[in-house]
Amino acid sequence: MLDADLGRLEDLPKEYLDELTQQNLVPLWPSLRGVLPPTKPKPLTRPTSWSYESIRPLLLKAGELTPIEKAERRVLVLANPGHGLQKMQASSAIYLGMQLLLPGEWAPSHRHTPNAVRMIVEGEGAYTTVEGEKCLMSRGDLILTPTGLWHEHGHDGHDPVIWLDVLDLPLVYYMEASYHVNGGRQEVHPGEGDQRHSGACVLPTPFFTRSQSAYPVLRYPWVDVKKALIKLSEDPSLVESVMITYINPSNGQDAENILGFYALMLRPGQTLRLPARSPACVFHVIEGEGVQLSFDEHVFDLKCADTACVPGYGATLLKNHSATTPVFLFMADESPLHRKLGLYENWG
Ligand code: GTQ
Repeated sequence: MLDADLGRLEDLPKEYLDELTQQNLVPLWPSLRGVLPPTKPKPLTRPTSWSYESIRPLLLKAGELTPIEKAERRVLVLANPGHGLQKMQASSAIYLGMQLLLPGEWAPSHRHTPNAVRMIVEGEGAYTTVEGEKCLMSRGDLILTPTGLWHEHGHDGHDPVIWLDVLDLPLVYYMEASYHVNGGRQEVHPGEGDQRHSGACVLPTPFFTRSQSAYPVLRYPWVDVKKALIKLSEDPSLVESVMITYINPSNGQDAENILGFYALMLRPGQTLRLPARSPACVFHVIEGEGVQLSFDEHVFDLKCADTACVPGYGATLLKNHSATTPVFLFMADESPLHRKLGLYENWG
């Protein structure tokens, strides 16, 4: 049946509609095509890119305008205009923010229901303490702060530190499950950062769904990830995508429950087509001269530290124009969520 074949709101008598409204009732048929569009979804998520060169001075300005005590988290949110900027959504489930911490500053301890990760973009000397584990932040490192874990950010270095926050906040907020609890400064366990690797053989126990052992690795150093990608790229059987998934070694599953995280290497001159799948996806350039990203009629030339997002149900083309230098991308998507809900599709 065509859209025009269904009855419209205007076709109904006003008195009838008023009576429905009074009883908290709504007729389905005028809205049926809206909630169940034909053939494929109509995502609000618009292909969008954010240039680091543009964000950086504005973020540093925020450092002058707003002291950390007045911000708690000094973040400029990368908002998708398709959702409306005030919604602070990159996609239906993904939130992106660029966070600044200045030398000596402290972003106090809290925990919240949304899961978060941080991809470090610039600067040395900052750290995130997660449940007493001090995770040092270096460029390209991925740091996890999964749901319910205490976390705070500190900075012992000399220059501004900036990182990209990726949260499943829009989804958790939509589910009316978003809240936070403030805490005092955490006591740091002896040693620095990497002890969680030693928990790799521990399986999460059902008694402690938020126990530390559920997330044995909290910091994924870029040096290790880059090494793994370069090793993969030397495998002649891997002609296409040189890509790794950040996983939780205790169960081999995705590092977090709702969003998936990946690193991708594009060889010099390589063009890669990512198939049309149901989840929305975020791209962030960790290293390299740049990459051209195409989605439908949208074409973005991403330089180092730039970020972009694309909706689901369309293919993405990535081109590394450099003949000599590889490009390394960080990616985040909604795959774990789609798989768990049984909504995951790959249209090729
Ligand atoms: O660093 O804990 O971008 O709680 C948004 C909410 C960062 C954080 C964000 C947060 C944080």
